[in-house]
Amino acid sequence: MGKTLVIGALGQIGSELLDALYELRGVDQVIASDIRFPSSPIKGTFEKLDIMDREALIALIHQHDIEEVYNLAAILSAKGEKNPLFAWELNMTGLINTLEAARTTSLSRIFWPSSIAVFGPNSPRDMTPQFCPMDPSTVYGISKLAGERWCEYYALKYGVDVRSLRYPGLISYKSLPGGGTTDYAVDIFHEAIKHAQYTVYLSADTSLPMMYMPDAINATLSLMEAPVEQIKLRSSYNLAGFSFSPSELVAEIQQHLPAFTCDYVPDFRQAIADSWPDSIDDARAREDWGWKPTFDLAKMTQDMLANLKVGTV
Ligand code: NAD
Ligand code: AKB
Repeated sequence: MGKTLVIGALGQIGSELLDALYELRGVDQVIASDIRFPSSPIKGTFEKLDIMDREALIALIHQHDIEEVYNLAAILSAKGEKNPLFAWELNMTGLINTLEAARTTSLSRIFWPSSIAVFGPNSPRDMTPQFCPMDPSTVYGISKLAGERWCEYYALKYGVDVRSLRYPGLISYKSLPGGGTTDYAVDIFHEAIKHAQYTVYLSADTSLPMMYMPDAINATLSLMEAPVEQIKLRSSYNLAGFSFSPSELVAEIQQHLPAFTCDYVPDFRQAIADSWPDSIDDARAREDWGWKPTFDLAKMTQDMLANLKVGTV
């Protein structure tokens, strides 16, 4: 097998996916790339790459005999609203460059993440199904929905083996999130440990679909390792972990840190959260390639606090 290239490898997902891929494929078989250099040394080979540069991407694929690409470079929902045209440009051009690279080289498999942001105010909010009305109201959601259509188009028209998941908000302790609406669910742990106080930018009862990073990495690798005949959706699979509101997360953290207090001061991210589902039906992922999450709110909270306390106190 050829090598694996991870684009956007220094972000919240990439930094954890890299370790899992080193384990699965071997450190020599994985090339990490990002538009910025790592702030500390990483185990394997690193190549600086701007995903907007299609020629540079294709040159890198030839240079390292790349067989599989994970393209994680994107602008997320909250940051995207600050500069919508740039978010559209990066999210779409980055995906098209990856799909074109697959069409024109010997690259055999692509992973590209979508998001629950593809849903909108007219999508059913509870147990949102795989197929339903989709009217995203953020530029990020619009780019993800358009991206899903491009993935299916390249799969059907050119036979590109592109695989995708609609990730919920991801919670992790190894690296910080990069500008999403669900970022509070990571920041709150750091602040609870450091200052015993946090102000959430959403209302107390805003429930959103979330997932702990080990489950997200497991889902990603399960999807990518599944035999091709099991991948029946080429747009993107719904994926669910568990759902909670800020007040439910605060109550769970208080089980471990009773002195922790929290305020709720909604900002522009409230409207984004209000347009998203509060739970997701991921039956197709379970049926097609055997997806099953392992973390719930209580188990995730315990693991986050245990790891952050070891790291920071
Ligand atoms: P992130 O912002 O933490 O990381 C993105 C990485 O891409 C960064 O390291 C950044 O330097 C890099 N990057 C930015 N512009 C680039 C460019 N032009 N060329 C190459 N690299 C560039 O994001 P993340 O949370 O790791 O998300 C990765 C993917 O997963 C994105 O597509 C995101 O939409 C999707 N996703 C994430 C979540 C989540 O909760 N983290 C949820 C749903 C979907
Ligand atoms: C965001 O909040 O933008 C991301 C996502 C759910 O896509 N975490």
